Amino acid sequence: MKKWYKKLHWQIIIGLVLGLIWGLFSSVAGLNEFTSEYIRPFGDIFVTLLKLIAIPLVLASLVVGISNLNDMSKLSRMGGKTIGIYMITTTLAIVIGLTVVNVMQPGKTLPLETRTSLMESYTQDVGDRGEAAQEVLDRGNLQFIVDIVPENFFEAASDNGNMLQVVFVAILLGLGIVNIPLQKGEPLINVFDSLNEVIIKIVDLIMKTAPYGVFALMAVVIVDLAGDDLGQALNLLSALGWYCLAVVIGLFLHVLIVYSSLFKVFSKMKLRDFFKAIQPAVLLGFSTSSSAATLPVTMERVEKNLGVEEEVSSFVLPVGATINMDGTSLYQAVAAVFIAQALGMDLSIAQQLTIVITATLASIGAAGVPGAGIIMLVIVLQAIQVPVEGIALILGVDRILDMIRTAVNITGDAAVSVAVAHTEGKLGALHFDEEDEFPDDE
Ligand code: DAS
Repeated sequence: MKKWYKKLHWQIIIGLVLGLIWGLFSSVAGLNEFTSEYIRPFGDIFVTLLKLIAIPLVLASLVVGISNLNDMSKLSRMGGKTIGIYMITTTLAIVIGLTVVNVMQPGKTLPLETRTSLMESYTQDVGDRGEAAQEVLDRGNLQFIVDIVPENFFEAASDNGNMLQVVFVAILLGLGIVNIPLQKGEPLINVFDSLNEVIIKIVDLIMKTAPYGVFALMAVVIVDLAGDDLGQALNLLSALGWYCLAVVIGLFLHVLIVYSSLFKVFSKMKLRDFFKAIQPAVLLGFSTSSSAATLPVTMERVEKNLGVEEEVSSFVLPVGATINMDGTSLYQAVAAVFIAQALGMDLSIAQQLTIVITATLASIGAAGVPGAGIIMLVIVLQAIQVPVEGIALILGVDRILDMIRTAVNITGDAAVSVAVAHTEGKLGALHFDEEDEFPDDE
């Protein structure tokens, strides 16, 4: 019988827990310098490795996927279905977020005088986060569509944050291949085919370092949080605690209600089996706070364990990693209302409906990288005339929430890939690797 601790997902969980323990110990024992100097690099290396492999994987798998599509109608049908389901789940996420934050009213747990002084104080600049926020305001609302078209192929490969450029280039290449005689295109398809196999093997190798990378990432998150002006965080702690609870409850309800309903309509897959199949990807999304970096593992798990054929996963997942962020859109709805409440502002129904539209746009425009969601939150706050400086209020706890919402983003992408594959007749049987079995399953 294989020892449970030899299984990858348990090793990742152990890495997470040990990282948490080290982070807390390091903050108490004054070892933050040491942790930042000698442990943070290993987390950075791990995330960089995943980002390194994400672009060639998306390119290879998407080109192979599209060149296997014998007719263009299938691509447009699958594209329409994918975008349609993505928009529905994103809208549902925002509605759930708005319901929870209006029922719990976390911002109103702050004393009135605190809320008034916060409103007054949020006229100062919030530092470089303010500049980044201003940058977002200066862009047009449809800038994210313009950004899809790269100026050259190599630009697409260089900007990990804009996976849509890679998807765009891969679709162009795939379309080029399907529109020339087969014997002319075959050599290129074979190149991308073997590149695909090689890259998936590289992902396996990178994943063997996951427990160590995750340990470093978790330790640094705790050190950074405690390293903030803890005194400032303490006097907002209870309101922030309620705010975090509202986000987590919203995300939990979204996963439970929306994704299990999605499986009731498509595929009849059990939620427990679904999560068992994609758990390393969810854990990785939690640890790295990056859908883009986690994409290689999400694709491998969806294909190998959920039975989604590559033709579907190679399109649905890269697109989802960038434009489908249910976790982010729900979080933005909760954060926008929390900030308004904390500044003593009551939002009208019209303003809350504006949140539905702008949080959808903001989550589409958010790149699959750490912290993207809070920058794009600016669009939502500006649309409902809430001071953008209020972002400073929630900065201290954003990284923890980013981890959780990214895990939900990845879960949503995988769930939709199952639904689309089912409707395309491209959903095979579930398959669990030996290391995926829970100890009690043996
Ligand atoms: N970290 C982003 C992601 O990778 C989500 C966010 O910032 O909201 O999905």
